[in-house]
Amino acid sequence: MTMSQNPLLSEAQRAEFRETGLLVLPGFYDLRRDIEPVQRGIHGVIGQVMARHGLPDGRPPLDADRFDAGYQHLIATNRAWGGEVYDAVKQIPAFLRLVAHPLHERLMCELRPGSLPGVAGGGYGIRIDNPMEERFRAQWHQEYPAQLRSLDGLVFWSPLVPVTPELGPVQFCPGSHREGPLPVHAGDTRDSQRKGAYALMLKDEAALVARYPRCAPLSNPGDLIVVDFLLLHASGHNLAERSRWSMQFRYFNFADPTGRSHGWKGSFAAGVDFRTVHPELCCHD
Ligand SMILES: O=C(O)CCC(=O)C(=O)O
Ligand SMILES: [Fe+2]
Repeated sequence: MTMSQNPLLSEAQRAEFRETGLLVLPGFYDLRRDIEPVQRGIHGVIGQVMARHGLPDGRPPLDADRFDAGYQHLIATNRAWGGEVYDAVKQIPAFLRLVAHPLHERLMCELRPGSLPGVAGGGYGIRIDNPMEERFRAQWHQEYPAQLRSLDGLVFWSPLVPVTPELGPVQFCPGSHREGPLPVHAGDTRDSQRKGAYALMLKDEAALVARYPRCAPLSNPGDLIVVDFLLLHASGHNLAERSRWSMQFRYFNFADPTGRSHGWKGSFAAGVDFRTVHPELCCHD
């Protein structure tokens, strides 16, 4: 990055992020160049999964607003086929090009002056939050235990569909990043289907969340929501008729002392149980 580039953010935006741990940047990406190729790729992958299972492709021609046509029918026929789509779409070249978008590095350098940005391996993907589905809904959490790599990381969250209140926008507790890393329970006994990072439960979750205001910003394709690795956030409830498609890119800081001391280890997605890295953050009661 050269110093002659205009900053992406104003001082007011940097201050807002320091205060709240959250920043909404409408129209951050170029829709035509960055977002539509991902939507087109997803449309193609859905078609291939349909073909793989002998479903006739009766979909209308691709329309950016309905790139996921056929997906609800696919998962209603067999939910596991939705899992195939979920795993496959991470391998769309246009998506992988976005993971390392030069603007992500610039944002990281502006929000974390002096940082040395890294892309969190296993920390990027496309969420598909299906209507009325509970199993993969993220409960209140901080990103750090789920990702590790470094304490001062950023989640870049960007929707592929217009996020209405019915689609269950992600909820945040602005200011809660100031708590620092919070202790968690090893497993969620409320729901044994939850695995890995989904099973982590914050200690005293309800009391903690009640101390903060809550917001759930609406967003559109092309918008970016930047989230501090320590900010409390949770999935909303999708009460709509279509899935909530959204992209996540996660960046960490090689120069962060905590990350450096454990060697920028990844968490569950890297086959590591974070409790072995941070036993002091685990409670056993
Ligand atoms: O999109 C969601 O529902 C949850 C997002 C989330 O937890 C994240 O991006 O880190
Ligand atoms: Fe998260």
